[in-house]
Amino acid sequence: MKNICELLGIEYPLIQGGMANVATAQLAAAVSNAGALGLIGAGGYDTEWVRNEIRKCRLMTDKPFGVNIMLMSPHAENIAHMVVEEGVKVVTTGAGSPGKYMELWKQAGIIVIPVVPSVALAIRMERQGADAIVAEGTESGGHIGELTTMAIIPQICDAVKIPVIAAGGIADQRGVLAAFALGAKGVQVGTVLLATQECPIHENYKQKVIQAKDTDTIVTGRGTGAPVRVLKNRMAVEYVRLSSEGIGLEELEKLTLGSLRRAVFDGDLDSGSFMAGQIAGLVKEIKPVSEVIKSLFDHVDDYRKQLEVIK
Ligand code: TUI
Repeated sequence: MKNICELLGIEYPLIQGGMANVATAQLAAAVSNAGALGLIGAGGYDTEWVRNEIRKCRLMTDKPFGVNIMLMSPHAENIAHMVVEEGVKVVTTGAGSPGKYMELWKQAGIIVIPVVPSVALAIRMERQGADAIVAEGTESGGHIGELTTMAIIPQICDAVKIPVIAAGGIADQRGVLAAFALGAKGVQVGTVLLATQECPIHENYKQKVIQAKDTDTIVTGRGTGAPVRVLKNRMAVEYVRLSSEGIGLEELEKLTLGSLRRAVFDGDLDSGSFMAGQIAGLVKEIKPVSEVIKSLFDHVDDYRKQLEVIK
């Protein structure tokens, strides 16, 4: 079995999270230039926006990069076809099952890496031809599943033969090593990349991440079937309070409509959705992307050799 670096043509076994509204060509190119796999996050953007970012990214890096398709988007179907036209090499998916696009992508020679929150979905994805799986724990920011990284990684590793990439709660060397110890072959990180110089988000968002402590995230939308982890603020706390009082979905949606954009572009600390994972408390300074990625793997190879002995 090829390892993640050979599969993707990268130096560090790390994939950037496909963060909606955050993962632009600028961030993806910075991550790819640092030797990991950068991703353009399609989020809720339309097909032409994503196509344009792919073309921009090609001008900013000659290293491999991919596209993350958020399957709840009304543009997902169009984007799924566009990535084939554009000759994208790697596709990751989130917030749904990419089953109906799998054959199209495999025929086009695209490496497909679905992000999944459960063993059942991992098995289904492997059967449908996925090349690897990102197993994402509930510690992650944004749209999340129920299981923790600690519980989901070894269970998915035992259930599938394709390589498993761990996500959720990883922001330093210790997290990377823990992921390897649980059987993962690589990691995906998001939160730690929010606090980088190249990350194209409002300065208030970066400050909110580096000031966060362990208990500063909260999950909105648990009752609506789309739980989303964000940093606490007036809007998020009010959302959770109103939903526990049984307020209608329509009212709740009014509160969150456009809220991610208000966080990313306006830095609106009161009513923005500052998506971030539970590991935000560990992230203390804003650094260049290359420094973050390099430091995540400092001495990791030495420990990995010891892990081989333990297994
Ligand atoms: O997708 C993510 N994280 C995201 S997507 C996003 S944009 C958004 N904003 C507000 C509401 C909803 C989305 C922000 N963060 N992570 C990967 C992930 N995928 N987490 C959970 C899942 C998932 C859930 C259900 C994957 C597949 C799935 O399948 C259900 C089924 O069987 O169809």
